[in-house]
Amino acid sequence: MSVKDDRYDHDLIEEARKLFSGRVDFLLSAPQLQFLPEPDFPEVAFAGRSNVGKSSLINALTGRKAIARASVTPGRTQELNFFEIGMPTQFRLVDMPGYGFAKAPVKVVERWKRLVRDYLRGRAVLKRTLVLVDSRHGLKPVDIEMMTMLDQAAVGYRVVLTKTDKVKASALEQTRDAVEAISRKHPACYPYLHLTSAEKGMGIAELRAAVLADSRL
Ligand SMILES: Nc1nc2c(ncn2[C@@H]2O[C@H](COP(=O)(O)OP(=O)(O)OP(=O)(O)O)[C@@H](O)[C@H]2O)c(=O)[nH]1
Ligand SMILES: [Mg+2]
Repeated sequence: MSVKDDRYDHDLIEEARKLFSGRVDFLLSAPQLQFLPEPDFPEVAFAGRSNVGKSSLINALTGRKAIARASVTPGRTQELNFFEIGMPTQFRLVDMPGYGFAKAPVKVVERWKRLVRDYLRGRAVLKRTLVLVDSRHGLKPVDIEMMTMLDQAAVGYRVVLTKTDKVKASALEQTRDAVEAISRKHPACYPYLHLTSAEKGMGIAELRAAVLADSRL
């Protein structure tokens, strides 16, 4: 594989640990594109089906219990939420509404979908998107749709398996292989898969390093 795998760069892991345990601020919540902050800093966005664990992963990465609002109720995050990392600010994390949430009113789903899509396609400072996938479910058609949209927009992304604490090792291995096989067919997808648990901390230090590397692309 020709792409450098930055997950196991120990200096970068340590640098990222220090940075994420320092200053982290909620900046703003944008319900529409016109409310986006000025594109002054690099951004890394978190996408994925509703309830997959986007907000929880941001909390785990930043070591804050509830800087991003997480909930058992799908559809918790309804706007683009921006968090600034570092003092002075080095980059931003963007928590987004989930997709594929069947129970929300059609109009609301359409509005979220358009907001997320327009942001992902049009944001010049967006360095990488993380596409989160639930370890229990693997890739669903809506995930493939999102990945294809990112391929077409030439927005690079990483696939991150979430909630690995909820599945047995053997099942996790199968899901990982299946997701990796499909990921390889997507041109804008980073070739290495991240296995994480926001609950148990698995893969969090490595993902911090990856996000830091992405912010410097
Ligand atoms: N066991 C376990 N539960 C998790 C993990 N990550 C998230 N959860 C749970 O999954 C549920 C949804 O988490 P959120 O972080 O709110 O998910 P989200 O993707 O932000 O959801 P929306 O904002 O609705 O799109 C919550 O009950 C979390 O506690 C994990 O790593 N392990
Ligand atoms: Mg959320």
